[in-house]
Amino acid sequence: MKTIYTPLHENQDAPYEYIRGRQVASFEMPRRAQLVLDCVTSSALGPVIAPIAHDMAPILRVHSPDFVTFLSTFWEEWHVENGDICALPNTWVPPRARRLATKRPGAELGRYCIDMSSPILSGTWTAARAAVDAALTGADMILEGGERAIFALCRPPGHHAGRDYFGGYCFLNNAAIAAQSLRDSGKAKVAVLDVDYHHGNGTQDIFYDRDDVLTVSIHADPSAEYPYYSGYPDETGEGEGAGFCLNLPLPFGATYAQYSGALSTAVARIADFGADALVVSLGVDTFADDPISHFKLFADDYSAMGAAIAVLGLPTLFVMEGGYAVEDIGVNVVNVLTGFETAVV
Ligand code: FKS
Ligand code: ZN
Repeated sequence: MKTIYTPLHENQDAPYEYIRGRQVASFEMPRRAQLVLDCVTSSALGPVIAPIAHDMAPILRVHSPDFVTFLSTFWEEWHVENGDICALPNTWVPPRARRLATKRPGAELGRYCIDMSSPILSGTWTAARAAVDAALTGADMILEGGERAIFALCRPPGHHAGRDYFGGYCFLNNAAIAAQSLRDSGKAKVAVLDVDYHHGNGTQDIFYDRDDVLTVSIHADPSAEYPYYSGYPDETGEGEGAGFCLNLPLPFGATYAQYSGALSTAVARIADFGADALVVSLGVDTFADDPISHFKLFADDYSAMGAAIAVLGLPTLFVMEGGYAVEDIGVNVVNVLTGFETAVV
């Protein structure tokens, strides 16, 4: 399996985030992707390839023009007033007051940003674009037909970013942009399977009213965990998308014994949907030693996860999302990918 990687992700290097009112060192850091790359390189997975630069068109198929303009230009205006201090919101749009009538940076941040984990820095746009390029290059290789599976080693992650908002360390939704690109290039039905510990709220939201992209997410119960406001089982899609969204929340402490039951349900739904291609939002923050999560998966469980996904027999694009037990995430990611590759389908 080929891996798509570029060091441009290092341009997103957040100095801190806020958790429970305290400023703490950011859990999402460049070293995460560097260590995953090291494990890929020292494994027998396959070659590492640089992404090909894509234009803005595939991004604008998923994100709104005003949001993309904001993300791509915001640092310049912020920097004039605030220098090199990273940009975080301190004001949010109140319910029912949906108006953004001023370009004051504080107002724009509060409109587009959903939390205090995702500072915009001088290099944020460069890094976010590079992550999209990695995902799109992977999608292109799937479309060319020669590859059964590709690993897009994206960073920053993407699955919390919606059509017109960012947060949860995510700026552009790499997996959603890749899924849309697969649709636009001829795959009639695309499934997104999100195995990150956190609900993929952005991906769900982007495809919520559509029946051509099925979203399935296995994650920590949102009544107890970020992102709190979505990811419940009664969210099943709307309009033409009714029945094309599946949420499988699990309680804190879930082991692979519980996880594998949800994964079987997810895989069965994707098979029933009749997907022509699969995008996997691959977070390994389900790991027992993850510092911000509460599931209990171990290294071997990730091999089983990869094998369970391989049963679908679909062209598959793995897109890197979360995982914060920095020394372990490389092994866990490579276990998913080799578990997938070595599975007998
Ligand atoms: C609540 C703190 C929440 C933000 C957690 C973001 C998780 C990000 C992720 C991604 F894949 F996007 F990176 N802090 N106690 O792992 O889902
Ligand atoms: Zn996560």
